[in-house]
Amino acid sequence: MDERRAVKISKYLAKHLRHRPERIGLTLDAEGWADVADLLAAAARHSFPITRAELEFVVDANDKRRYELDGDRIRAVQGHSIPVDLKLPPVEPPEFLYHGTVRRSVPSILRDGLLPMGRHAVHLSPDRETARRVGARRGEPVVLVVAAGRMAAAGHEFRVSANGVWLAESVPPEYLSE
Ligand code: HQG
Repeated sequence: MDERRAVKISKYLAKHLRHRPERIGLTLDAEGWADVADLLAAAARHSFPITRAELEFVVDANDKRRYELDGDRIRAVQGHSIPVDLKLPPVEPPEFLYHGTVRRSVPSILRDGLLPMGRHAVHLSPDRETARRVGARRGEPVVLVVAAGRMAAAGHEFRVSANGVWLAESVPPEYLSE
């Protein structure tokens, strides 16, 4: 499959498995799973036919492994704005995690902390380079350091998605530095 088609399908999946399933009449269960046959039928009904083989290719080849196929069901592994409970267990974080953002957001982040904004959780990266790439989606990136070990010691919980994104409910400013 050519790269453009794969990206188009991945974006279509992100839209409907993370944000707006109702747009195509799709229902997700409480843990974010959709029935694959329902998804393919819904996409076809809404003028975006995808084959099962294409779906499998996109799930496997996806640069960030954003989707998880489990037999007849599929879900996004992180990034939702609709309420889902991914049922991820809390895990001990490394001493430091990183958050990529842009300069204009830094003053309010350092004042209010990192907030989930439109999503369910704050997304953190295990290394600076990944965080830099996340920030670069919006402009010249700035990487903030999160004292995750100290946060965990103070009772904050961390989870890690199937594709290695670290998730926290928020990050208070005292755990952030540039
Ligand atoms: C910022 C992509 C002002 C935060 C990426 C970010 C990631 C604040 C934006 C995933 C703030 C939220 C998530 C505060 C946070 N004041 N700005 N107090 N607290 N922000 O897109 O982390 O391709 O919801 O810095 O790779 O950028 O979708 O989060 O700039 O893993 O799989 O508010 O999305 O993955 O933006 O990205 P987002 P994010 P996918």
